[in-house]
Amino acid sequence: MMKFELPTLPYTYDALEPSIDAITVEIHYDRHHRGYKNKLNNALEKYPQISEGKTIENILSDINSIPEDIRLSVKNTGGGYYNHNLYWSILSPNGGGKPTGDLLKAIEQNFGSFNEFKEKLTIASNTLFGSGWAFLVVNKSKELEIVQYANQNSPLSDGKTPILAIDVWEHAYYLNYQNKRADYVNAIWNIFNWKVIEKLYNKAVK
Ligand code: MN3
Repeated sequence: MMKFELPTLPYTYDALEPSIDAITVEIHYDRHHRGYKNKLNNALEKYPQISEGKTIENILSDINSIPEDIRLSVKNTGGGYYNHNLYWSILSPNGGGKPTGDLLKAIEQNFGSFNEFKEKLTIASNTLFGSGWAFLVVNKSKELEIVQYANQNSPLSDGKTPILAIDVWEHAYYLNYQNKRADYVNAIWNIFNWKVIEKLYNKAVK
């Protein structure tokens, strides 16, 4: 059976400071993310053929084809694995600022301006009740949308391709920010890797 692997973190644990502290990154990546990966592989063990030649994107996009007895587990752990793959990949110690090119144009077209987009995504992150994620996605009409998902549910299962993810589970910020989720969400704008997000956008609208 093919096993899913933990992607290498593209920077050191302390690289995202002061936006996200080193201990939070280490625990979040090495325990939470690795835990989802391990539990996903365990869940798939019963049906080794399911993951053969498939990416996690393939699996989440067609979640209803997963046998019912492991579907919820694959949805939770596979979603957790995939969402964190995306999250770490779109952050960078040299991030921040604004996107350029087609993504910036699409943002301005959909949301009015980059600042209005920033405000809407910030509100979506701050108002999500409980644990979950705010995403910028490309929907089936190839348009940008801001969406909120509870737990580890994935927009891929609704035919939407996420290109930016903000983890608002408490484990993503609590050690440094305690209950102040809004401060963490404000700080994350300083570490978005717009080059990577632009690439994901260009691929999704193709
Ligand atoms: Mn998390």
